[in-house]
Amino acid sequence: MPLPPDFDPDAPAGPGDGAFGLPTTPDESGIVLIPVPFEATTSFGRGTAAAPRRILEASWQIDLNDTDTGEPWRAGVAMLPFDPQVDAWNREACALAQPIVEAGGPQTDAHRAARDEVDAIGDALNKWVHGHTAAVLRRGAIPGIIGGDHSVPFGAVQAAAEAHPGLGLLHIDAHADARVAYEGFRWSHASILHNLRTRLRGLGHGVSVGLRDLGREESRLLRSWERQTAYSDTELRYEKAAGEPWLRIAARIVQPLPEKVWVTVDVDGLEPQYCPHTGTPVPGGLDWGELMLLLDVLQQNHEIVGFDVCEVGDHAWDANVGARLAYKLGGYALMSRGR
Ligand SMILES: [Mn+2]
Repeated sequence: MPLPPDFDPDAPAGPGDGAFGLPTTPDESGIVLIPVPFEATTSFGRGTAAAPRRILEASWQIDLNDTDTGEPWRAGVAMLPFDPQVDAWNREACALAQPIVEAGGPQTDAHRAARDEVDAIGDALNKWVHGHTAAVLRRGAIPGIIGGDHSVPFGAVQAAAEAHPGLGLLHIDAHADARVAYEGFRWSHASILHNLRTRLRGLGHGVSVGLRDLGREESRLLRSWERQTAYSDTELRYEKAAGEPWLRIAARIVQPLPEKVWVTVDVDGLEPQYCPHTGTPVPGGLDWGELMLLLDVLQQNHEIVGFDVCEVGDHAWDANVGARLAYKLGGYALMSRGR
């Protein structure tokens, strides 16, 4: 038991405390949040690189006893220290990528050289994320990546798929993220699903939920991947309007997933009221309660081996939602193991 016997979950927390005000170290915690403040390829609204620090601050305000998942704090929840190397990679890659993003893609030899450097930094970042995630998994703990843009969980899903071949993927997003090297960048935030689907042998069935902003080629790719199911926002809306209960829809969504599942959440999959400062907000989307029920239905018959929360905006409200989401995802993951 990592917590001191006199630990009071109702006591106030503040600066200097660990994530959620808990005193446990990453080495002794059942849930380990890995902060990845990186957003080299964000193309519209910027600021998600600030989210991990914002979420850490917001976590101090959150009650540890959770109405949905019980008492995740008892397992210990901690965030890894911020690594200055990741901040340096982010600064360097953002400076290199910015002119290319503004030009809508690499137009000159200088752009192409800078693009190659951004790709190389992405390779290094993926290795960093992979290494930390693999270490958490080896300890038998649950890793939670805190982005950063939606490119950052690649190395984490890779590590989880190595540990659990055939790993399933529950993907919450407004976008399919099925683009091939969006604006020329191999590790673009708009390419995470494409990269996971085409570069990871160990990945099993995936289900995308909440899609409502996708290109024609992305739609074609989604249909072409045998081990990928996608639910558009439109079809979910019609099913609900026709009187289909969300619990039954949720059961159908998770049904094709294998036993072990990684949950990747781009917060723009939710209605924009929850994280209005996310990089590419889209009207429509999942309600908070619908997502919680979906995760609860998932944990009843599947094991959540890890998760990520990406694209949270640089704002106290968005961070409040992001911190709660990370805590509940950790809680559902713990519940999924206690079955
Ligand atoms: Mn995304």
